[in-house]
Amino acid sequence: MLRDELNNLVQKRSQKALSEADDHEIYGALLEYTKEKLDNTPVIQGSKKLYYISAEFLIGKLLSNNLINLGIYEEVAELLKENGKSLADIEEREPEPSLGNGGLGRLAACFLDSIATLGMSGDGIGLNYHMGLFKQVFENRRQKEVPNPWIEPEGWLRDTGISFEVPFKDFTLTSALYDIDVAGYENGKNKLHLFDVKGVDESIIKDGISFDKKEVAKNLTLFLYPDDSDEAGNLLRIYQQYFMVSNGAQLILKECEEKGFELRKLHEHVAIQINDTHPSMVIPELIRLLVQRNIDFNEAIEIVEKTCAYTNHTILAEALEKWPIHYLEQVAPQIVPIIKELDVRVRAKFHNPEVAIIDDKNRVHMAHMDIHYGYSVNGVAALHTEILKNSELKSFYDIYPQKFNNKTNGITFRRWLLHCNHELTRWIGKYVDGFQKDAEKLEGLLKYADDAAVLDELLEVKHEKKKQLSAYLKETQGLEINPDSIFDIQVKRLHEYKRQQMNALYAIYKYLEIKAGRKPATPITMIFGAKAAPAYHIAKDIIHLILCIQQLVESDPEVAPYLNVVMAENYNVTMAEHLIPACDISEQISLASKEASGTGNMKFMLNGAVTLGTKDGANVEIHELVGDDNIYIFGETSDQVIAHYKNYDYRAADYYINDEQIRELINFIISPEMMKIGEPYHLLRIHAELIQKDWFMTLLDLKAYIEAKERAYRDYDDRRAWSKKMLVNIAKAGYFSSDRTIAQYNEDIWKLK
Ligand code: 26V
Repeated sequence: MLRDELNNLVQKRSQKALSEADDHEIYGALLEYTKEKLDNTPVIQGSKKLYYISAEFLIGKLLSNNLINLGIYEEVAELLKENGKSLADIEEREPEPSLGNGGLGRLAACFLDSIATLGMSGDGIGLNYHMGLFKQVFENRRQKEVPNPWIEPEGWLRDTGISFEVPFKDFTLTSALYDIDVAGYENGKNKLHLFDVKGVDESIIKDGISFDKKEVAKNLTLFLYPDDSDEAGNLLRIYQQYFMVSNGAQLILKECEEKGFELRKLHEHVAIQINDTHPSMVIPELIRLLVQRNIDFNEAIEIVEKTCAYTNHTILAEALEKWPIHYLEQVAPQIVPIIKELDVRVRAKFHNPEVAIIDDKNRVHMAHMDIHYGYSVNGVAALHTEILKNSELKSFYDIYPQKFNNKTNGITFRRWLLHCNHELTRWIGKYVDGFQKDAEKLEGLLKYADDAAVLDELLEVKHEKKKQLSAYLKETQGLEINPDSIFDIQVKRLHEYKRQQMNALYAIYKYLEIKAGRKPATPITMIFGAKAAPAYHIAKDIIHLILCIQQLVESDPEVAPYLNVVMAENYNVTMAEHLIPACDISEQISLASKEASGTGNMKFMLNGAVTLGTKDGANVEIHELVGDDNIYIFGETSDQVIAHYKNYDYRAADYYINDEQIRELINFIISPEMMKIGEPYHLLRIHAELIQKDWFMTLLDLKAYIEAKERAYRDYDDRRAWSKKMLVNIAKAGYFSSDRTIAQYNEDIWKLK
């Protein structure tokens, strides 16, 4: 059946036999074929439905995942192979929708996969950005941002014909709703609803990713999160947020009305999950729309309180949104009196100004509104939730202990194992059954922890993935890496708290060690991948630093055989799918307390990498699961770090002055050899930053980091012992399936039937 259908479709579309068609033509046919299969997949039904509202859905390419979830991947791959084609090559042709910055957006995408896989009725609501997160190119060892369009005439988006009017202060915009089908693994489908503005104008983009931020009707959905370093950028963000939630709320009410539900009982039929504070305006907007539909104001508030739940994804102060009320007045004045009234009620009830919605500087604390007027507040890893309860949101926890709960993040194994690592999936399949649907079954691998033949196969799988990655990086980026070296990988957004700079200082350490004649037994390849926010100057300096070290190491014949430092360009989901399966050592080195969870850590573990990390986020839970022997943990605890901030007792300069080794590593940044390669202005700035400020305490853990990494590299050489660590990591990864996370959200928060 499938064979005939696909052969015919290729013939019809390109007048060629499958064996004669090019990858482009085959991609088109596969897209059409898959969409038709999705058309015939039933929509998941239920008496209560979840709406997951999020400014980001970092879905990545969809072809392979859809084929896997529809259960036709193997058959399609086989057919292509018979015709001399490779599905992997055809996938290269698909543009990646980069509709997210990092973890938060990718989590939303994993969640949609699990919600559908578990057969729950739940849709995503977001925006149809025409340009995903910028494409990163390196020029003179500096990051440059380039527009990243992904929408093609033929793609996964479907025009629904549905549109709503969204009223802004001086004008009204009409939306256009596009849907992407979300197929569960061997189950029905849900939808990702992406709202667009009719009339977005791509021609207003000038010079890189800059554009006129004032022409809202032309730019509202042009870019994911525009630069927020100036007022126009902030206003545009509020326009985007209000547009998203107003459309979302109108869609939710429309669906309820169509199903004949009584809006007074909204919470019996609907749960709304607010993904970080970007969608928080859904609360006043829903109240407004309910009142418009003749529901009394007090009752509208009660309905919304029982319907909305909030997830917190960070404790970084700069990321907790506080909008000046006059911004909101400029964008959507109709919700301002509602927010003010919500604040009045809070102030009447609680006398602590810390829990007010509007502060004395007239800024609206979006998270505070979510906590008071939602029924659930969750953190994304055990440690993170404890920090919310005991420090960051303590005054709220004191008022509403029953609202707080933890939902440790997870990842979809369909993408992060079945799709990205066929070899490992096959290997696992030889020893355990049913792990595709029940991730905890991976524990069955533990039986083989001392089986030399099984462990040798695992090493072979890893080596194969390392060879594949080497070939991929050579082909796509011209990078040469040695598959027989240790692959030590740090990929994630560039942020000081994630401490890529600490890893870069290790690279300097190793360079100097090798120069001094102390060579590692096995060569080391350090791989970085990270985008920096366009206006985040220190982050961009760190990229510059890494690219300079890359150049230094590469051009030194004494060092190059033993150490390779590479920064891959334009790290995105697709790149992650190539890097993660090939990794030996997974770098998770954030300053304790700052990484809410991390999800890359879970993906690496699942693919048999061993974590080198701090006691932060989900690393703590990984540590508990795999035990001391199968992870490298170092550095101060979150309690210690929080105390440093409280007591203002961390001074980077003290470490620099008092420790000769630290001083040597830092000073190397501005050594003649580095200054010759890089731009002195940027190297001097990062040098000064590390000594004078170092807000995220790089130097605090630097020595412990070097020690732990050296230990991990030494242990790597005992291949038998290392392969056992790999196996234990894979076996214990089941807990981090997003199927488990979603089951818990449902059990404790959504209660879908
Ligand atoms: C947002 C912003 C916005 C403006 C300025 C700087 C800044 C810095 C960080 C953020 C983070 C936004 C929230 C976020 O992405 N959190 C991530 O969520 C993941 C999924 O829960 C979690 O695994 C990561 O640890 C967490 O950082």
